[in-house]
Amino acid sequence: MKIGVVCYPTFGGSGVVATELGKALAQKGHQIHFITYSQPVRLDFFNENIFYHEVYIPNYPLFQHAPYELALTSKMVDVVSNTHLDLLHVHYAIPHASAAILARQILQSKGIEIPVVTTLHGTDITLVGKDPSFEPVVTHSINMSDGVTTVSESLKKDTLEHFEVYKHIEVIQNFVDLEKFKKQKKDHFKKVICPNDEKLLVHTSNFRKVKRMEDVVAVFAEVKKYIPAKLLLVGDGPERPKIEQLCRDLELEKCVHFLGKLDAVEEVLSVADVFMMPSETESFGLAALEAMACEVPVISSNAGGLPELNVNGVTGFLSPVGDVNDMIKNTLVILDENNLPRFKANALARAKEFELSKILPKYEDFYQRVLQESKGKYVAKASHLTS
Ligand code: GMT
Repeated sequence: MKIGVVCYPTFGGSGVVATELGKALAQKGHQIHFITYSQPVRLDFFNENIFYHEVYIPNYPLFQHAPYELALTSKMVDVVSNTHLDLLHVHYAIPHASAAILARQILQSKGIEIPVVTTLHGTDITLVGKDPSFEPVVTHSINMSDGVTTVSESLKKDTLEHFEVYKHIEVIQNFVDLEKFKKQKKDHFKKVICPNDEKLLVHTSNFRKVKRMEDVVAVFAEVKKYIPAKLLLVGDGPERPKIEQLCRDLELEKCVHFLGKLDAVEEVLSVADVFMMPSETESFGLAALEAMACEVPVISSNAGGLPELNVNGVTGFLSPVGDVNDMIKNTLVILDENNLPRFKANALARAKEFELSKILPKYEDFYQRVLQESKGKYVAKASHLTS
């Protein structure tokens, strides 16, 4: 198949899923065309089946905000027409799904049919998408897509609850590449961070409010009173100055390290003892899955799709959003030497259920079904026009 992939190229989970999926499909022989405004961060190799088309957004004095969506639409039209794609797969509804629907309409006027698959990832539904400034466009784009997937049952439920969607939604959960995300021997790194054999707590995210990083710090500050521990915060984003100040106020500067954005996050996860994800909403929790693949148990909230991944009392613990006391109690249980090896082994065993090779065929199968259904639709339309 020749597939166009539209996504955010940054460190966000939707871009990671889109890029890893595209890379894996290319390795299976599909031709993949990434269409984004910069090279996706996880696009770390090219082969004969991977192509990258950059969206250029011309500026003009009248534009207060350059219309990215229109430049993206035109690029999709160009790529589909010239490379004869079979299907467009867009990740994150805003603005990718609406741009794809417009591109499909333009292409139809030129006699080119291209089915659009939209994958909803999380905040495009649970936060931004619900905003009245976007809701009608998101609803329309979902209903007009030829195929729609969500990354968890919980996100499917949220979509049906908050939007007037009549389209079938296929749930295809996030996946992890166990070749890349596996516990590596990084003893020297652990020794530098934890010279006195402290326990290591890790949080990775894009430092947005929804991640509730203040809860990460609050849990750590208390746990540290019982067990010598360090905290690594990986990533960057709008909450960072606030969280840095919080750490200064709590005099935690010496034991909390901000590592910024990292490519090789699996190296940090390899030396971690607990992964923290106390999010307000979380459609699936890809970062937690990547941690589990590196044998790291997870302390998370029970928001959204997290209970579909993190098994309470087995691979970690789930607490109500904001219940810091429960998270402290649970972290201490995991860090108990009598429990830690069991939680680590369970985390890895659970991660194996989401191995890339198990999820990839679900996308391929879904593409095939969408292509078949679309062909049927277009044949019906053509025969209607000629009768
Ligand atoms: O907030 C993020 O982590 C980024 C965000 C995105 O869309 O880029 O991630 C969402 O998509 C991931 C991949 O499908 C999911 O694993 C994350 O749970 C989801 N984030 C939220 O729902 C907050």
